[in-house]
Parts: sequence; structure tokens; C-alpha cells
Amino acid sequence: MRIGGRVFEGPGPFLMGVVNVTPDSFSDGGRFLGRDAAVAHAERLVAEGADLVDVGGESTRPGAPEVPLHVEEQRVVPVIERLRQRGCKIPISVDTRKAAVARAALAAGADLVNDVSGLADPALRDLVAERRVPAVLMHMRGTPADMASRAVYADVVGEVERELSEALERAVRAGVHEDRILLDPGLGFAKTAEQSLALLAALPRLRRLGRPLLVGPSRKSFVGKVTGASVDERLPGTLAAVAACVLAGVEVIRVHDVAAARQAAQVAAAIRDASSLAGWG
Ligand code: PMM
Repeated sequence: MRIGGRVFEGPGPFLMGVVNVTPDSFSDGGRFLGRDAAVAHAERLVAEGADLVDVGGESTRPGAPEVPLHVEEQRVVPVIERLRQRGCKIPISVDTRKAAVARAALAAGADLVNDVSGLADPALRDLVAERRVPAVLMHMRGTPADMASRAVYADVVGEVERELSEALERAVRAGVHEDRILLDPGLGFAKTAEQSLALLAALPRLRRLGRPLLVGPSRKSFVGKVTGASVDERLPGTLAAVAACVLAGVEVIRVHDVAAARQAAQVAAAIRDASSLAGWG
């Protein structure tokens, strides 16, 4: 798949570094709210080896209220513009559910749309189709404001697989080229910790959807539930999940701590690649 002039082929894994320009994200809210702080943070992630950076201006933590369009746009567009002016060479993704924000971000130099609602908005589907840009379709139910109450499944893996497949079909019907779509099970979005863990365990099954997978385990509540660690202390647990993603063949992993994740991913990938030599068939 080509993203912003770069070719992403093979199993990777590729790392997407998170740049939240928000006052209230669960993991790093308020840390990079100003344009210059966000740009400096993004450049640090690039130096640490990020393959893409994901710039978001709306918190999607459980219970978060929707951010007005103009506020979200004012947060992300100047950061993307500035990164491009300063010669950022890697693809930039915009994390948004809104067509107007995505349009402004693409005009400012973004290459990919990362939508936690799986292109639920027809206007965003049309934009992605028309602009021929790649998109991440993530699984969620409801909105961040009400998703916690919607984490009810008889068979979480089967239902997420079916709903992702429906989102993929919807996007393709709107004219989005299937080859430009990545799918994401949406850890923590309308999922309890146990359901997120079940999805991580079932990643090989989600590969049946036939599209590259992107997974965002970084600092999520399932790490806290298993270990008791607070958000700031979840890096070691996050790295265990990064390794699980790599061994399951996930192509792109969305993380806050790129340098640490890079090392974990490299070792997990080396183990994955050595399995054919290990004599287990
Ligand atoms: N998680 C968050 C935000 N955006 N996008 C995708 N595709 N997948 C995710 O898992 C995901 C996302 C929430 O995490 P943050 O607030 O720390 O960025």
C-alpha cells in the first residue's frame, strides 16, 4: 500500500506515533496542546523511528464530549502545516471523525484518514473516495460519549469481525478503493478489558478480513486492568501487547512510546521470522 508516496509492504510492523493535540486525552491529555509543543513531540517520534504520525484534535476517551468542528480544526491543521513546512518526510495521518476536519488536514499535508468510527459519516466516506487517500476503519459502537454502555457482545470476536466487514463494504460501495483500507478492532472502544484481550488473542482470525490490520494497544485500560498500573506506568504492559500484535502479523501498531515499541517490535519480528527455521513446520 502506498501512503503519501511511501510504500508500506510486507509484514512490517510499521509504527504509528501518536500526537494528541487535546486537553483531555486519557493517556497524554494537555501535554502537547500548543502547536509548537505538538510539532516538537511529533519530530521526536520521527527521530525515534516512527513510520507515520497520527495527529488528533479530539479526545476519544470514554465519556468524552464531542469537540466543535472549528476547535478540532484549529488544533490539528497548524500542526500538520508546520510539520510539512519543516520538511517532515513521513506520512501524516489525521485522527478524526469529521469530513470538514479531514478535508482541511489533507489540504495542509496529511496523507491518511484515521477514523475511530469506521467512516460512519457518508460525507467522510465520499471525501476519502474522492481524494483517493488511504483510511483506517476502526471498530466502535456508538460514540466515545456513550460507548462504554455498548460493550455488550455474545461473541465479541465474531461481532467485531462482522461489523468491520460491513464497514469495509460500506466504504467500498461509496467508492473507496479496497486496496486503500486498513482495519482496526478498536481496543478499548465499546470494549471491556476482557473483550480487548479476547480481540488481541484473536488477531489471526481478523486477518481473514483480507486487509492490513492496525492495532492501538498503547497505555489502554486492559493493561491497567491486568497489572493495576496507572496510565503513566503502562509502557511495559503495552510492549507485551506490541509483541503479541507482531507475532499475530499485525502490519501497523499505534503507540505513544515509539523508541521502546520499536525495540519490542524488532525483537518480536525477529522471533516471528525465525519460526520457519525453528523446525516446528
Ligand atoms: N485509540 C485512540 C485514538 N485513536 N485510532 C485507531 N485507529 N486505533 C486506536 O486504537 C485508537 C485511535 C485512543 O488513544 P489515545 O487517546 O491515547 O490516542
